[in-house]
Amino acid sequence: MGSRITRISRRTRLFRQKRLNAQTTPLLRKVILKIFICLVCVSLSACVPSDEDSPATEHAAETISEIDGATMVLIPAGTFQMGSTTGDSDEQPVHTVTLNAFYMDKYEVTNARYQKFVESTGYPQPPLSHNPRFNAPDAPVVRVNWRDAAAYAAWANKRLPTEAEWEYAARGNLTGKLYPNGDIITHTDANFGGTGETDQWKWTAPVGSFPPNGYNLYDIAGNAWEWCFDEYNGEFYSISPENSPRFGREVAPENENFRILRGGGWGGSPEDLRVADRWYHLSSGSTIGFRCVQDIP
Ligand SMILES: [Ca+2]
Ligand SMILES: [Ca+2]
Ligand SMILES: [Ca+2]
Repeated sequence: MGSRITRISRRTRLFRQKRLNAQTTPLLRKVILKIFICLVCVSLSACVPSDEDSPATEHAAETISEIDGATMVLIPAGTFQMGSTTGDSDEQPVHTVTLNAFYMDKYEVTNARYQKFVESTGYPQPPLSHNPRFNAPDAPVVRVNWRDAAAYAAWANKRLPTEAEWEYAARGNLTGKLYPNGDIITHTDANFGGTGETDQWKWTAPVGSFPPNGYNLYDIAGNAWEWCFDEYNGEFYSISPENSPRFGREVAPENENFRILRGGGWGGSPEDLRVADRWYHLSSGSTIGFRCVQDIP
């Protein structure tokens, strides 16, 4: 009798065990399947490139220049309409220009940075380095000629922007606008002749005193006029190639030609601040400074 009861209870246990197995096996399978799917998803997501890895954002939006320590901003490759139908005759014809990406100094080259260049190379001091109207460390260096600017750029492992690069960057990804931030410019936007609103400066202002344009460039309009690489040629727009146009000799000869200036300065009118306006000079002046660019390898 006792052994029968034992057999029955063993059968009952076996039956229960089988039923339990029958219930838990599908559950286990589900859990294992879920874990497997999760592992596949994780490994796949590690292989798929994220937005940060995509070629469009391969280059950093900003970089610090090794030699002069200046912050440079990425100007993306693109195509734009260079010139103006409403400006001076040398701004015509409006023509299509395509450029590679490059880095551009976020600010005009300051007195402090220029001093670093002078101390490192023994290059002559700029003529206004003792003039308190112009020699604040964070103000743009002015009264530098094209050769000075080109020498600084070479020292800093950079170069002067071509006129096309400067205008493209100045437009700040806007299309067909007169100024870097739209069709109107006031003393809240830039340092130019006279004072008012944000503009409290009769002469140069510390760089970055006004809002940047769409590419995060400061004082691209006003403060100091900016040297470009190109020699001045009033007819160049008629014969300009579409891709990376430039006009000028790499090294200025003794009979130096006029070189391009852009953006207007602290002494000028809003007309000078137009993104398409072109000016030129043989030597320099107290309204003339520069900023540099750097190619992307
Ligand atoms: Ca002013
Ligand atoms: Ca400027
Ligand atoms: Ca002009």
